[in-house]
Amino acid sequence: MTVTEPDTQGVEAALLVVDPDLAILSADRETTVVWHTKKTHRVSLRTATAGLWRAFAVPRTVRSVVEPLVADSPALRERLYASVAGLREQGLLVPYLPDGVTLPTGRGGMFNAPVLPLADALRGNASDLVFIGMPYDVGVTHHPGSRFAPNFLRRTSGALFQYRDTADGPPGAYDPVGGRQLLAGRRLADVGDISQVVHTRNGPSFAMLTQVVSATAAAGRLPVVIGGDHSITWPVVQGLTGHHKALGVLHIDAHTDYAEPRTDGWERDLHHGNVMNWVIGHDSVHRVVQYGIRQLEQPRCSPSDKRLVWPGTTAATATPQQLLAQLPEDIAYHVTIDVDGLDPSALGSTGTPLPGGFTHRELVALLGLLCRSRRIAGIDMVEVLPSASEVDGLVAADVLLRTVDAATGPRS
Ligand SMILES: [Mn+2]
Repeated sequence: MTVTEPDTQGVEAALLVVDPDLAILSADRETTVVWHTKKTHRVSLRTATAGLWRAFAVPRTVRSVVEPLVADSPALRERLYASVAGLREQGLLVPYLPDGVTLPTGRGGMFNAPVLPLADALRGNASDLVFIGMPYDVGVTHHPGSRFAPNFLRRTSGALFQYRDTADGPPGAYDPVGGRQLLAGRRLADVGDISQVVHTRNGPSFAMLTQVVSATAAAGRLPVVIGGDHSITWPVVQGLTGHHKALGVLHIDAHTDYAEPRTDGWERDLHHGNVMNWVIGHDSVHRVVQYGIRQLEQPRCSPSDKRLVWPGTTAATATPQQLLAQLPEDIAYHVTIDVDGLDPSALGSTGTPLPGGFTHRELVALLGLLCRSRRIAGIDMVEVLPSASEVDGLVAADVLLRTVDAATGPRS
């Protein structure tokens, strides 16, 4: 028997994207109905095929989508390439032209970084770190509004630091307090927001975020996600664990976010008050260290041997040796910053503020130490609730700037 190799040479490298005129009309376990808004016709897909289709929500090469899924099975590889070809024939996937103008480009990203399509941001030496907006706040138990934080922080952060890339590389900015250049040589890109017309609770935008974080990590860039409420840390961690088989999580927060889930399915149950329970339950997460915890607990959180807690501001008075002794050096860490870890006098624009938190200086020092001393796989900042005052935006952006600088600078 002769086996004909499928002609995948050109196909594998093709850069495809979901036709921007398509919308998901309905989806259940078996069937996803897609609606072409311009041509007003409907296509029914098996939901598994729709998952493959949605992997192209951002421009991706066929190879980068298919190869991680095939697990050395030539039959599965052939079937997936055939599925992608079918999606192209049906017009559900269209070629993406890097020089086209289908996506917003230009400046105006975080710290005035260029806004690029993901495929461009991950190409060549376009970036060392990639900002990803996640304007999602369907997982809150109290005040919504953090969906507006990505654009709020893009706007306010430009007042703090204006990213530039010169012929000699990005100069960063001189910090007269620390006496050195921040972010010197580091290339910044912003890929805009993970978007759906309407974000549904724990819906398809989580899979998109996981894919974008995963693609960014696979390309060796640091993903920096701007939430959004704290439930978005779950898809971020899922995106990182594909590339880091052992992950630690460094968690800044006033709250443990450790409420007991009511069911065993995150799709139904995940919210910003139980997100760390889901994260700790992930097999690849070996350690979660929580800093700033001060919410009264009723009842007391059940212990986990993966979990360590520095209550209130105790981490600010601990020695570096005490803090680092808990963090094995052979694993990578995700840093998740809930801005309510800060005291409300430093930052009040958040959904569930609590007195007794870190000052700005304490938090910057803590994150600086942790991020300089360990390998950082990803960063997210969550629960910023934009207010009329831009001061809190500047405080949050400043914490992020210094954290990102420490995470991408020389290790000590
Ligand atoms: Mn939180």
